[in-house]
Amino acid sequence: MGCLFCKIIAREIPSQIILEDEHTLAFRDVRPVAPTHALVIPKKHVVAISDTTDEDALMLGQLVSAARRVAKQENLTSGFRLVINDGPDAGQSVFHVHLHVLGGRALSWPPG
Ligand code: DGP
Repeated sequence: MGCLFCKIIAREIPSQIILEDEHTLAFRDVRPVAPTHALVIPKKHVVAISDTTDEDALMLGQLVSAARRVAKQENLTSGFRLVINDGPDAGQSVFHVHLHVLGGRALSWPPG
C-alpha cells in the first residue's frame, strides 16, 4: 500500500485530524495556503475524480457533507472554498481523491 493518504487513514503517517466518520477523514494540509486549509478524503482509495463513476455519487456527497462540517467546526462563517484538483493541469500531487477546504481569509478569483 503505497498511497500517502491511505497511510494517514491507517495512522501510519501522523496528521492533524479534524474530523472522522465511517466514510471520510479530514485533516490539516501540511502546506497550508489559508488560515484554515483542511483536506477531506474518502476512506476508500480512489485515485482521482476523473476515475470515479456514477456509482461513486454517494461517496462524493459524503465528502462534501464532511467538508461542510469541517467549515462549521472551523468557524468559517464568512465563507470558504472547496477545491478538487484533478490531473496535471490542475496540479494534483497526491493520487487519492481529496477535497481542499480553504477559509479564514478573502480568497481571490479566478484561481491561478
Ligand atoms: P493536490 O495538489 O490537490 O494533490 O493537494 C495535495 C495536498 O496534500 C497538498 O496541498 C499538500 C498535502 N500533503 C502532501 N503530503 C502531505 C502529508 O504528508 N500530510 C498532510 N497533512 N498533507 C500533505
